[in-house]
Amino acid sequence: MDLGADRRGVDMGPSAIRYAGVKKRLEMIGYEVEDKGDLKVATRESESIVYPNLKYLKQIVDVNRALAIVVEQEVNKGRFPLILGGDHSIAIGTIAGMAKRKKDLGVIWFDAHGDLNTAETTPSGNVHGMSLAVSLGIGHPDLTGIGGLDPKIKPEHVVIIGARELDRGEKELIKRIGLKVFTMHEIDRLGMPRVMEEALSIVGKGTDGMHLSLDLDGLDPHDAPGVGTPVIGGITYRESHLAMEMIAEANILSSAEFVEVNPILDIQNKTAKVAVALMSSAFGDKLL
Ligand code: EXY
Ligand code: MN
Ligand code: MN
Ligand code: MN
Repeated sequence: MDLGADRRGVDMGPSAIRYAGVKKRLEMIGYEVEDKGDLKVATRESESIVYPNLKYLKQIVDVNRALAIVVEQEVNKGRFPLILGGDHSIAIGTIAGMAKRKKDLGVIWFDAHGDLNTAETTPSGNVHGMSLAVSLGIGHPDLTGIGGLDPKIKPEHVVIIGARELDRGEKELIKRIGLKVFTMHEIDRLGMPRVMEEALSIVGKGTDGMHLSLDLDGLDPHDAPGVGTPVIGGITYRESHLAMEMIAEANILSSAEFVEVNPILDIQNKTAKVAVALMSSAFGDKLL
């Protein structure tokens, strides 16, 4: 899916992550992995923009409706949905699917951005900058209504980690709903161990599972260059591994997605390889 980013290349993210050996890596740590293949999605060139502040709305609604159904089916089979992006608008479908079974889903949103814009506040019209707001029930009804009318997640169960580029409208929303955000300032001051302890205590309290929505642009572009909206001064490779290892230790993870890998912008598939390495840590792989 590249429509949410309005940028070619991120639709090839899943292929790049497969090429980086995700299946073999997870099988090596003992998981049985079934690749369900790619959802059918139109690419940018074949589509036109109807609403400039909600680009490719119809196509994004269609693919997220389909994704929500697949995620719900897999959870109903007792399987763990691991979604490969594609731009971050796909979180709308993943979380809508999970919310069918998880009424108090915790969410760690690992991202340089807030993804908390609406059609009224967006600076770009790109839906990948709105997906967390939509999951909280805030945004265009065609998007917030995917998988049912209620908000899919609640602010008290959500933390953002790594934010360093928030728009004015997003900052106002964060204050209004009291969302917990560990910006890079908190990570610098407190250190990742303390940030993760606090984050995990929030997303693990009063919840029935935890979703990890990991946007590779949460990492510093030096460690993850192949992303569509890089922001310097990000989370290091080692800090991200520690975050994943602490998530694995907490043993509350019920679904995950790794998004915004754009192989066209990458250097020798480095960002896809980083995504695979982080997945293995999140799924319990240990250094020793
Ligand atoms: N906040 C900016 C916007 O809404 O356009 C940039 C969003 C980037 C979104 C990427 C997926 O994290
Ligand atoms: Mn994002
Ligand atoms: Mn609750
Ligand atoms: Mn981002």
